[in-house]
Order: sequence, then C-alpha cells, then structure tokens
Amino acid sequence: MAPEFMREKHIAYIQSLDSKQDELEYWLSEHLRMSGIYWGLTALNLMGARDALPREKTIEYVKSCQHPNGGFGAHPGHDPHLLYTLYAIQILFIQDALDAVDADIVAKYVTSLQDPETGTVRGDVTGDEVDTRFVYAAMQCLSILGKLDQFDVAKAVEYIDQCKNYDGGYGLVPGAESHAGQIFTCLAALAIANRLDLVDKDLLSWWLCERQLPSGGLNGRPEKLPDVCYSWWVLSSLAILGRLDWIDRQKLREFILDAQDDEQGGIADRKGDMVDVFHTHFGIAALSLLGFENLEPVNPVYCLPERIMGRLKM
Ligand code: GRG
Ligand code: ZN
Repeated sequence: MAPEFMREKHIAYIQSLDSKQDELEYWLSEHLRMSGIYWGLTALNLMGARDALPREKTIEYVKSCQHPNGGFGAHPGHDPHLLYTLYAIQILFIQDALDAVDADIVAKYVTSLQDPETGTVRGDVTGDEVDTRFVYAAMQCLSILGKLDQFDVAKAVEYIDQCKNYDGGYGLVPGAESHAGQIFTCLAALAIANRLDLVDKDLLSWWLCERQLPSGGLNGRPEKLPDVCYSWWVLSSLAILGRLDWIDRQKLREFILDAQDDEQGGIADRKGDMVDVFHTHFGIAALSLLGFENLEPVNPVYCLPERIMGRLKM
C-alpha cells in the first residue's frame, strides 16, 4: 500500500527552500533559483496554497533578474537565458503581475533567438546551442505575452517536424533519438501552434505507454530507469494526445507517492533518493493530471494551473 499524499509537508518543504540562506547548498544552487521558484510556485498553486510564497518579494526578485536586452537570468547578475526568461514570465503570469515588466522588450529578446532561415531557436544570444526545448520555451513565453505573431511559427513547426523519428517520437535535433522530455516540448509547441495534425498519434502513444515499467514508474527512453519527472514528460504528452487512459494510473500514482519523504516532505526521482523541488513539482503536476489527491487541474501544454489559463491574451 502506498503512503498518503503528504500535502502539508510538501507545502512546508517548498516554503523552507527560501529560508535556508545560512546553508551552503542554498548558495550553490543560485543557478537554479528562477526555475526553483517556478516549480515551487506551480506546485503550491496545484495544492491550493496560492499565498504560501510572499507575492511582492517574488515579483521584485524576478524583476531584479532582468537584463537590459530583455532576457532574464537565473539570479541577479547571471547571464540571460531563454529558459529563465520563460520561467520568469510564467511566475509573473501565475502572480497576475505581467504588467511588472515591459512585454515588448521581453518579446524582442525571445524573437531575436530564432534563426530566420531554419526556424531553430538558440538558448541565448552568445551561444549556438539549439534544442527543441528552446522552440517550446520561446513559443510558450510569447504566447503568454500575447506576442506569438512576432515569431515565425510556421518555420518553427517545420523544424519540429524534421525532428520527428520513425517511432513517432521526437529528439533534441533532427536525427537525434526519441526522448520523452523532447517529445513533450515538441508536442506542446505543436499544440500552441495548433498543428497537432502533424503528429503520428497512434504510433507515438504506443511508444509513450511502453515507458511504464512493472514498478508503475515511467522512464524517458527504452532500457532506462523510471523516474518521477517522466510522470510529467510522458503523461502530459499522452494528455495532449488525449490518451491518458493508455497507462495504469493507479500504479503510477503509487510509484510517485512512494518517492515522497515522509519526514521533511518533498518528492524524489524515485523511492529512497533525496528530494528536490524539481521532482516535487513534476510529481505533483502528474498526480494532478491523473486526477488524484484533490489537486487543482494543471494545463498539460503550459504546465501551469488551468485556473489561470483564461488570462491568456489570444
Ligand atoms: C515549462 C515544463 C516546462 C519546461 C520548460 C526545460 C524544458 C522546457 C523542458 C525539458 C524537457 C526535457 C528534455 C526533460 C528531460 C529531463 C531529463 C530527466 C533528462 C535526463 O535524460 P537522460 O536520458 O537520463 O540523460 P535518464 O535520467 O532518463 O536516464
Ligand atoms: Zn528526473
């Protein structure tokens, strides 16, 4: 029998992350600060604890991470990057505080990262790294800002389609092996573009449901270990395809609940490992998709509380 869902302990665990400033770990994790707030805040919202983090302080912190070029870093003084820019915008969107930043300059930064020839998106202005994660990040960010029309969506879609594999999945770049994380980003980007017609739905749904192992947990590729975060990457993909019932929901629920820390709260990648806010968030988001534990519904495309999606400027 799996343990109960430890809502109060998870809330306390997420709240405690900001009060550990006297611990070395806090200072060593600066590069994860912006992402940590997005994960923590979303998980708290799904658990109904909307005011568990100080709103004004959070908004001020996000603003202090913005650069003159419009992008956001992981922490004040850190270089801007597309992923932190997405998390910053998601945090402000959850807090209903998008007016705290100039949407035009953020959109200008994001659109500057797209290559007009190929449709690919770079992670930041200085590097050459391209990745289907960045196409999704750019599209979600611009969509929240109501500025997707400034992006070449058709070119981006063409590029994602080139990343499609014979097994129906998608990889990091064209020709790269299918991976559940990349599949999520490609499906979610195609959903935002309203181009899910390009997906080989049955073939991909088979590949996705085969990620469930006898333990109930999901892995990210064949032959790999199960991990709570894939409960999100795989399950949200199945949700986007309308195939949530292709896996054993009860067994997955038990796998996630088994990975909880019954003392300090939080969820780990698998039973017995150290908890972190990343796996806590994705475990809770997956339980929400599964409809368990009386959590608020999560949007499978944006990975944000469904409750706020009505605020999207279309
Ligand atoms: C707003 C939800 C949201 C996401 C933003 C960053 C991002 C966009 C998406 C990440 C998608 C992705 C690639 C997830 C997978 C992360 C992961 C566990 C990678 C490790 O993969 P492997 O195959 O190792 O190296 P494992 O642990 O599976 O054996
Ligand atoms: Zn993981």
